[in-house]
Amino acid sequence: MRIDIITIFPEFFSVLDVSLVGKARQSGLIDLRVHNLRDHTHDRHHSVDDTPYGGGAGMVMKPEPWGDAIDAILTNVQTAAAPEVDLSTTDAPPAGVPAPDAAPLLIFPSPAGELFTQAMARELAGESNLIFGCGRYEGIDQRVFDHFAVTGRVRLVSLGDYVLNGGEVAVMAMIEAVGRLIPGVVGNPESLVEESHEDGLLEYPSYTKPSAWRGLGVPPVLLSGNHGAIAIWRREQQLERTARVRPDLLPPAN
Ligand code: 6GU
Repeated sequence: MRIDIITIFPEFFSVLDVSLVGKARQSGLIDLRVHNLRDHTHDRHHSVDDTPYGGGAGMVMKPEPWGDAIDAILTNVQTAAAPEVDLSTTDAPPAGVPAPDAAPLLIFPSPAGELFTQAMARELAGESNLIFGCGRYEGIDQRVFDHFAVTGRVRLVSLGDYVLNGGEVAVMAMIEAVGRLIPGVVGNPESLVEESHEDGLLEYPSYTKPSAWRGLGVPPVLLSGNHGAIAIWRREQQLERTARVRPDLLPPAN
């Protein structure tokens, strides 16, 4: 998967050199490129923001640097991927699977966007090109979204109902959530299925050795070797925990 990030703080993303995403980049599973929005300014002060039309507090990111930065990436992606068109295989791709030469998906982190979920992470993991645009200040001129939505695909995505100073941290969270779902990034794919949110419930509590620690034991069923009983207990724990902490995740009881 190719991932491009546009930001005024490229140094934020040095953390993506480490851990699983770092390994996936080294092995070539993820081709991640960070671009400085200020490289696409043309004034002496490299300004990326201006006062809002209609007044109000704060600054709005100007459309021109965004337009130029995104154009440059789109051109580069097209050249890099130079699709060899094979007219003998004109079948439509299966539903939900983007064609291998589908246009890049533009994602703008925004508290005004649709909620980022595990389901969306799975969807994004099936894309071949993601472009993340990190806004700062009060946001980006609306015309940037409107312009690229005409010829391409644009999504505004929020991590949750709180406000961050900019999209950078949100993009790192999304890349980590998406990256680990790309085949080959996580060593043992089985570890992906028994996690919170994969089946719509929170995960069950986990224990390891020692069996007694600071006066606390381990639920006896986990030491029983009875795999059927363990599976039932874990399911009960998932349901109990979800009902207690996140009742909104449970289907409505009729
Ligand atoms: Cl994606 N961006 C910003 N700036 N704030 C947020 C967010 C995103 N998600 C929650 N708060």
